[in-house]
Amino acid sequence: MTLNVGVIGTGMIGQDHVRRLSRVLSGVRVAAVTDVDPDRARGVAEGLPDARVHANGQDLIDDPGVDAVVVTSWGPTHEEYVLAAIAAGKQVFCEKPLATTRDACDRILDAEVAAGRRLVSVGFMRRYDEQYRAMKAVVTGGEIGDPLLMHAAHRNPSVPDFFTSEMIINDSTVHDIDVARWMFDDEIAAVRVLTPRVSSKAREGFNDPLLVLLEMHSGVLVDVEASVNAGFAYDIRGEVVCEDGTVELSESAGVVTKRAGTHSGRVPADWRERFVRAFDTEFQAWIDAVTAGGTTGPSAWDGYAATVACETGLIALRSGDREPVLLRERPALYDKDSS
Ligand code: NAD
Ligand code: ISE
Repeated sequence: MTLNVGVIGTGMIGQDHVRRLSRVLSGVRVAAVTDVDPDRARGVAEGLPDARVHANGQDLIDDPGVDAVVVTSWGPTHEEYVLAAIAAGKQVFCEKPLATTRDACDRILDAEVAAGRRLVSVGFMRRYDEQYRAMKAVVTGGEIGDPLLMHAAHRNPSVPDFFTSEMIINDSTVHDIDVARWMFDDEIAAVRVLTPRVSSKAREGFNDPLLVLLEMHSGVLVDVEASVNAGFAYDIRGEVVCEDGTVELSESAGVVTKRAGTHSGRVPADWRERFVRAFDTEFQAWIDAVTAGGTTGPSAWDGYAATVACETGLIALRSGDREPVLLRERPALYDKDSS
């Protein structure tokens, strides 16, 4: 059976996902696309066999030839399309963030709970990265004792001019927030944000880098160095410190070159290169689960918890204080973690 997917938003990641859905993965085809920029949607559809171009996201969701929906439009538009997919009873894969505010995430949780089954999966692809998975296996296996700390770095080479200090938290650190919750199977109790010396490459008034401190309920502390003008490459780092040892992500280059007294390896150019296999694995798992009549992956609860932690991070950025993360009670629908 082939799953017919409709993609809302054919920008950078939308096009990358269309490529993997149409050329890399199995059991799926892109049946329809839409974008507020109709020329962009048409251009993407031209490269696909028999894909329909819809005028808007609602028309695509209503298309009887679309079995499931992928949302890759701008963050503030996610709520509308995720709610519409739930109302139509269609499975929806939503790129991060699930939605940009706590209230919007609340509305999505309420709608999914009312539907009585999981229909939403959120694109936190790091959970599918081989290195992060191996790290979690060591941490949960207990072979190096209980975890105490995690050090993480999320370094982007550069960002467009519209990027702000707030987006370092909402757009970038949101991944590290999800990793912390998943790695330690725990919620975040509080957030603090420190502002180191500002990079001379950052625009006027832009705090870059940031040091984000996440305090888990267990007491584990996670420090995230988040920077978006690192220049040299896209560099993702992580190390968990446990009572009897440490475990860290290795360099992602497949080979090391030794030459003239040095050794070197490639650092990825961007998230597409660093996480290419994670995205593939994430989507194949979702396609297989949806075809079998269910879903898998990070849930709407995971999306909600990450957005609330980000909102709290923005408060902490302004206050300079430790700010508690206050979550609603988790609905029973999310008791069983299916990721
Ligand atoms: P982008 O600006 O390149 O593309 C977004 C597209 O959505 C644009 O083509 C835009 O015209 C379209 N769009 C905007 N509003 C729309 C609407 N109401 N209906 C239909 N189309 C609409 O942005 P991007 O970098 O591709 O990011 C898109 C989403 O993917 C964001 O939520 C972003 O956070 C997420 N993202 C995730 C990762 C990841 O690593 N998981 C990486 C990049 C982006
Ligand atoms: C981008 O939107 C992503 O999600 C990438 O994974 C992240 O590394 C980058 O900082 C974001 O801008």
